[in-house]
Amino acid sequence: MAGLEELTAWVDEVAALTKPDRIEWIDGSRAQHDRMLRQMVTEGKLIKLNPEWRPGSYLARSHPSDVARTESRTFIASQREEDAGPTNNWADPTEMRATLNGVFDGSMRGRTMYVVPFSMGPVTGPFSRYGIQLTDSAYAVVSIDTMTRVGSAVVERIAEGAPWVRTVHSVGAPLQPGQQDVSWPCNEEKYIVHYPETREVWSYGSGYGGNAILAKKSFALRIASVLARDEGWLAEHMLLIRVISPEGKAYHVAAAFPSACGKTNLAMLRPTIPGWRVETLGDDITWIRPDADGRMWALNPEAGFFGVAPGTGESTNVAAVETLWGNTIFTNVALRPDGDVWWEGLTDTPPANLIDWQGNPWTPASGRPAAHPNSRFTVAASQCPQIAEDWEAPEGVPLDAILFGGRRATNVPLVVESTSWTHGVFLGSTISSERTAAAEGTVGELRRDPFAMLPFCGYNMADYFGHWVRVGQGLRYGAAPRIFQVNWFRRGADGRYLWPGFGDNSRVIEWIIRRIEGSAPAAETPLGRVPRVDDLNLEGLDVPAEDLAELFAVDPASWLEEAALTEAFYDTFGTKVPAALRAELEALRYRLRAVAS
Ligand code: OXD
Ligand code: MN
Repeated sequence: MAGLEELTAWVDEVAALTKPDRIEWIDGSRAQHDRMLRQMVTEGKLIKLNPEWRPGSYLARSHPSDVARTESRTFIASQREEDAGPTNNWADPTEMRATLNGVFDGSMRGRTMYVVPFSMGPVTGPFSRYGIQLTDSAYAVVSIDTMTRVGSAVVERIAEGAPWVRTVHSVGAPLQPGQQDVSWPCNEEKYIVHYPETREVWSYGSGYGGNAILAKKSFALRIASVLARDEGWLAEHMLLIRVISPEGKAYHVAAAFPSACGKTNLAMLRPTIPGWRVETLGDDITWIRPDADGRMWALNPEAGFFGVAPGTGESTNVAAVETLWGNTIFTNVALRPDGDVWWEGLTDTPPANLIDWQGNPWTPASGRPAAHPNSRFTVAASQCPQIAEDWEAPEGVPLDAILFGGRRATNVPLVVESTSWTHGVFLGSTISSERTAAAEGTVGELRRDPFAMLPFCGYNMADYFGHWVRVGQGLRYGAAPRIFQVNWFRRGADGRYLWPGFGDNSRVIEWIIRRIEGSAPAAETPLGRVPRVDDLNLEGLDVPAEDLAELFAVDPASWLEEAALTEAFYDTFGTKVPAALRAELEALRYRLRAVAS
């Protein structure tokens, strides 16, 4: 069947199942977007903010039970259970299809089913991928419109025969004739289901973020990671920046951090060291491909930011605050009496009176947060004051370095350079954060988040490690991005953070760039290469010498304990972890024992 017929047949098939009252195709025009926003205000689904403070901006309040991604209800329905692996919830695809046929039957009654054609990456880009989301949520439509490139141009590409991914989303709240709608329809029962073999996503019951904007975590990470495995590239949970040195040379750095480790802050870094500049290319997802010359190219497939509001403030991320000047949809933040918004961390002192994220009066004495901790902003990337001029370059940018970071109170130094691609992959596979802030020298319970992809890898994570190893083998010698591990969160014995973080992380970035240029020295440790204290640019920084030493301290006994935990983690995948990574672990132990004796 030709592309367009296939698409319309599928739309008809889903409509026959979900039984919406109307079907509306989204063309990506400003007029249609604005009409939908106005209608949502009329229906009480959005609150229009005061245009004097926040032009073109709106506040949505979700149902109090629908405030985050629901990982326990997220499934990989691959034919074979071992292809989902132990870190995903697996579901038998035949059984799951039967279940979903039940819950989706009539789920859009009384509502409009929107057909949203979207492109990940610029529509005509050589690495771009297309998808269609069918959804009965207007909130999802306006969000996808900001987060991706939506419009008829995508339908034209599909008509020409371009491949596309099918995604279906219903809030699971059909309306009886005459029934009044609620401001945030959703269902207690939720399913976010991925069929990797047929490249499909079916999401039911939630209207929130990653559960509803299927282009993002579901497509651009879970399904794309499967496409990437099959086609020899990488779909990663990484920010992407351009770093410009005082000499005017540009370098591109991608970085993976688990949620709540300052990813958006690094994506919009304002260096504290003179002469250095950072331009933003992406804040959450990076697709990385080797070219015919064995060099890696990186592309942010998204067009907007869906960022966590709390903690985003003038002192922590001024670029993000400036990005949000207008044309922003806020979800679950607090409302000020003057019709603007507020969240914890936006300003040091909260306003005297607010309406909290659930619509109740709030004062600083209320004893509860005014904004939900996972409250969000949805805004076009083009509004970021430091977005790179060429951020939409269809082929992406050549990649020079990859950073892996977790939130580690102990053990992991401020920065470590890997000694090879495979060693770097080993570092990526060990990303973790302490569950509790353990004391220096002991390893607490580690929450593993390899490559920051634990909730987002669409196939067996051990096979994913193997894929990373193989991709590196195809790169030209000397052309592979250099891999580093970073940790902004190490604490001293008294629990204090040892490193100021934020803009001062540029000092670490400077060392990384100088390593790539070949001009900065490094010391060998059992973990990899680290700067000696004198190799870091510490001008104007007031960190005591003992703290700097502690930031790079390697305690072999504690590291041998950590190696045992890494082995236990690898063992959860049975025999699937690549031999090359097991060998890296043994080599690490060997080096640790050598310094311990
Ligand atoms: C996100 C996440 O929402 O990683 O980006 O949880
Ligand atoms: Mn993310």
